Amino acid sequence: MSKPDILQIGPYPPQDEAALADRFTVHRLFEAADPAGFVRDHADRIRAIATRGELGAGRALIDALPRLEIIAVYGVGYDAVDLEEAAARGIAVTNTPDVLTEDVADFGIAMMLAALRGIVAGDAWVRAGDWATRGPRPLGARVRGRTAGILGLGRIGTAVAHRCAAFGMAVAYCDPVQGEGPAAWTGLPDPVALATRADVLVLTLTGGATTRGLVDAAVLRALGPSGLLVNIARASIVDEAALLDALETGALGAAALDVFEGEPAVNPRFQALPNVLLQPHQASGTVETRAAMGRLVLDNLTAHFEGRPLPSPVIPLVSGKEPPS
Ligand code: 8YV
Repeated sequence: MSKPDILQIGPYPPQDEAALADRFTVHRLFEAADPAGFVRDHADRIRAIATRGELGAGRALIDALPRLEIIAVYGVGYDAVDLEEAAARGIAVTNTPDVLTEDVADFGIAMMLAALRGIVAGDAWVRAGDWATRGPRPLGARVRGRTAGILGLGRIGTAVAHRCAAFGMAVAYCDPVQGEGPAAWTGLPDPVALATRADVLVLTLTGGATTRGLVDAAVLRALGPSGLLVNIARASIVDEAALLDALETGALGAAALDVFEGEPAVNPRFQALPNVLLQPHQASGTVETRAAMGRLVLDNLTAHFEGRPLPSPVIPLVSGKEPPS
């Protein structure tokens, strides 16, 4: 029997590429010199798209593929897929929730600790020989006793909140959709109220139209000159121009960012700032989690083509809760 044809939008780790190639005829869009021509040439054969959390399938691509049946996202975030168009065409969409929750939460905490305690700057200090010539580094900020504000209390937000509590932090949260946390955590009605209460604001919301620009100049002002913003979700949640202004003027103390508008390109204003920690969208990037994500993509595609129920279909939220990175 011939293997179903799938269009792969971005690269996967080698073992996942090999597993896909074993069961499907894979057309690798990211290697095409002329992507539009490549899609045109294969359009009448493609029955599935395999993509990534941050790289999507927009309306134009979906419309260009008349035989498309399923879009399998390698990531929990599905904001880059045009869900309305997929639904209108009866195209299934799957993602990879749960398997990445703990590693993404760990990474958010690692970024918070690194930013508050100056770990990356400390490493640079030792490497440059400054320790011997200039003495100790400026002191960091204590984690215990600070308040973590979790914006988005879905799976990842809840995992981050538990970790913050274990570090002796007070936990406050705001969830634009639903979601009540444990009684020990303080629920607040909106992002400004949350940022006013928080010392560290952690973004764990899904991206997309409903959360676009939610963290604006007013939220950043409320977080304030000693506040830290940690973004392990999507860049679109933050007004990036307002963030850069706030960091440059000191209206916001610091930011630890795993996601950027237009990534992998990064606005060079970030690179000039001393009060930011910059990461290349790697919160889910462990060998174990990426392998589990790859397996789930494969399981969803295989189930679809064998006519079995999908292991993890996307059930869209009214507005976002569980994120990405
Ligand atoms: C990426 C993510 O999918 O889960 C998400 O939504 O953004 C990430 O896990 C991952 O970087 C692979 O591209």
